[in-house]
Amino acid sequence: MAAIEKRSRGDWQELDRKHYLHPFTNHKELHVQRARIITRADGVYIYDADGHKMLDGMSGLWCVNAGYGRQELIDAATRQMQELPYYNSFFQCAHPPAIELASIIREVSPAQFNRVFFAGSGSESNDTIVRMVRTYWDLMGQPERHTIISRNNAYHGSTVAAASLSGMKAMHKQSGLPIPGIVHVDQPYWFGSDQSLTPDEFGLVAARSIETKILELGPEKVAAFIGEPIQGAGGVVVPPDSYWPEVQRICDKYGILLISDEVITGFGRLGKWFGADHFKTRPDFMTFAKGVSSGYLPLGGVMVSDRVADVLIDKGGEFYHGYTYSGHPVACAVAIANIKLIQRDKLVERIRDDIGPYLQKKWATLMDHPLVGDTRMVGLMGAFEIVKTKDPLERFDEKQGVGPMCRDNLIASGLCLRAVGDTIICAPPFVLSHSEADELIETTWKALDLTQKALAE
Ligand code: PXG
Repeated sequence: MAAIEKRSRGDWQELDRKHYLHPFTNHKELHVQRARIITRADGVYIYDADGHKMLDGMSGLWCVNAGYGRQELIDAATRQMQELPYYNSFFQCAHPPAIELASIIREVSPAQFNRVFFAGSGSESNDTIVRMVRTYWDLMGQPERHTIISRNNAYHGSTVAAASLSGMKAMHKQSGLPIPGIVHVDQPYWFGSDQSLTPDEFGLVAARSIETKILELGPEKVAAFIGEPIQGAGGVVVPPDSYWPEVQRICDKYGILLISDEVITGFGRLGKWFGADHFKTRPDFMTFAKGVSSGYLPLGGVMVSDRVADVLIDKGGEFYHGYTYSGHPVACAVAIANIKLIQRDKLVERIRDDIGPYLQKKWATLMDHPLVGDTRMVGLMGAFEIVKTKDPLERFDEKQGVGPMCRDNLIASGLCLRAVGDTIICAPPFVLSHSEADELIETTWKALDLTQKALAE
């Protein structure tokens, strides 16, 4: 028996409009346009209530890395629900799925990580880090070291602390954020700059804005720096090669903790297990979520390095923090099956050596389209920039909505990508085949042509 009764698209849209408040949504607009109702999925394809088939170039929301319909993940959930659907890890309890998952995650993480704290999402995980970072410095006898530096246009989540870490002005404006002790510096977005510097020069300048901020605040007040290896929601901002080594140097120089937010980049997306492996940073914390369970169940967490964990454990007493669903057994069982699947099918290596280079090469050819002013892709995480003219470089007025127009053309043509202003971003499932990659590129061309035609009219 189906768990949810069948209704027509119109009925779903009507019920949706009446009762469902969506995340990050302008409801007034939605009530006119109506929601796109997605009803099923298989492999790399999603289907809406009208049966319209779309290649999911965003892996859901950067998470369904193993693709849809993976029986081993479904079986793992079913078996765990039968055996132990829930128990907590509070009050000196634990259960096999959480313990096993913590030890498996350690195996695929950089060497400094031996401990994991589980949460239900990336946002919760970053809230956990804020508390751990400050507790760490308290225990180190430096309670004034509480300020965390983040970046403009970063996205670290939507809870109060995670939204404060995020560098999105519109979010901050709505609820009196950021909370005290969180400050922001420049992002390493070379294409968005005036391009008077080379990318490497620009990368150094962006990194040194962290040092300037440290000196302005006083190094003895700065607890940590947080960054996504590649900014995702901000528009797949790939930093110049010079950026991360300089950030690492600055963190080392002032003894500041480095937090690598791997919610999107973790578990293989860049062709390495973590973005820290790709950029050769040595973080003290890594945030993860999304890809750990391929999004089949909500799960997030924090990798805590020995530097921090040893202090928290040896000196900290009880850490007054945790979630009912920290280490949820069913989510953990699915994550174990997901990581085993990624290992068995060598999906990380596949991104590094096969489908990654294959799609990157084709993605770069989008530069030949008159509307495309830049392309970039690392592993299976990419973007292109829509421009009005290439030489001299001129962008559209964002109010014209050319990015969203292109996104709508993409969806109508059968490809789900996302628009961040006039930047179109792409993060397909790791199991994308060569022919599906060809389809992704052909559909993108088609949608760009439709957009160009509409602009000409
Ligand atoms: N850190 C990073 C780097 C993220 O990308 C979070 C933390 C928060 O995770 P949760 O699980 O609390 O959502 C994210 C989430 C988008 C989009 O539009 C991106 C995210 C979430 C929703 C939308 O690209 N990333």
